[in-house]
Amino acid sequence: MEPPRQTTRAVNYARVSRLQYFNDAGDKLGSASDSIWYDTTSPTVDLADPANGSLIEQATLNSRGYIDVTFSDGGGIGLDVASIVDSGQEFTLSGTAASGVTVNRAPTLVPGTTSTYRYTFSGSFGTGSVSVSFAGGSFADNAGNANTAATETFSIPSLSLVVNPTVFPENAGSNAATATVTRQGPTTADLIVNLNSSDTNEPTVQPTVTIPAGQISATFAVGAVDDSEYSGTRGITITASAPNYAPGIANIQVTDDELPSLTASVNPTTFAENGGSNAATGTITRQGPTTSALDVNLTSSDTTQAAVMVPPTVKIRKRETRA
Ligand SMILES: [Ca+2]
Ligand SMILES: [Ca+2]
Ligand SMILES: [Ca+2]
Ligand SMILES: [Ca+2]
Repeated sequence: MEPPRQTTRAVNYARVSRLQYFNDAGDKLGSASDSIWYDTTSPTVDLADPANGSLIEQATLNSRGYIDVTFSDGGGIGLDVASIVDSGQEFTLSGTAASGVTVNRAPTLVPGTTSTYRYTFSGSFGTGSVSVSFAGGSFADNAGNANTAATETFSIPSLSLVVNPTVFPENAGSNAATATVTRQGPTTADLIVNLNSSDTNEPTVQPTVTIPAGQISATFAVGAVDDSEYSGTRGITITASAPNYAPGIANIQVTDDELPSLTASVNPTTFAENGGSNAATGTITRQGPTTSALDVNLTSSDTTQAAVMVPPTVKIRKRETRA
């Protein structure tokens, strides 16, 4: 008998060249020169999700909490499922990104698949490259062939963002600061990074910047937007993001070049000299911080005739803008 023809997959066969037949009493009944061919092909394993060599976003991976792995039996004799769902460990993780992760050793079959198994994990992945080392002999097929050791990898990429200086005045112009965005992860292709400023009134960054292939970082200008009103120092967050990448965030402060101001009004503005001590009401309004009370000094231009009298000071209370 010829060995089975295998045209769609590589299968190794070992040969037994001589068979002998015995009855229950041990008497030899005969022999044959036929051959038996049997499967000696080791089963294999591959990362399914995240796939070998792929990128996955840190938040996505940590929130779903599993890694899917596909097992294959090259000989077609079937996998020894018990050797996979056992309490033994089929793979270990290495790389600083995986240092906080513990993988459940007994996976469950992913619904709708024939041999993809889901390993849940506890803890959280950091960012960076993760190596998945499948241990030789950690599972087998139904012929008893064990797997051989193999290593695959996936990446949890990230962006970081540094702005220098982090504090600048609003009148510093269109190049008030320089930002550098740096990627951690593969550098084989251009990476378009989306930029966003938390202060929508001040479009101080361009919408995107490209990190060129082969490079890990790119720089761009952060522009200040001037106005003529006092609004104090504003905290602004700039975010750099790209699909599958953990975002980079920088916090900056834009200081004001205007000073806080006071305005005074009197109502009515015309009254008779015999109008008495409450002839009109004056209002002092402050533009600026209201975190503390403010004592305002009042003077009248008419100090000699004392035709108009005002109190020497008035207090604007904390958190109020007028008195
Ligand atoms: Ca197992
Ligand atoms: Ca096992
Ligand atoms: Ca200004
Ligand atoms: Ca201002």
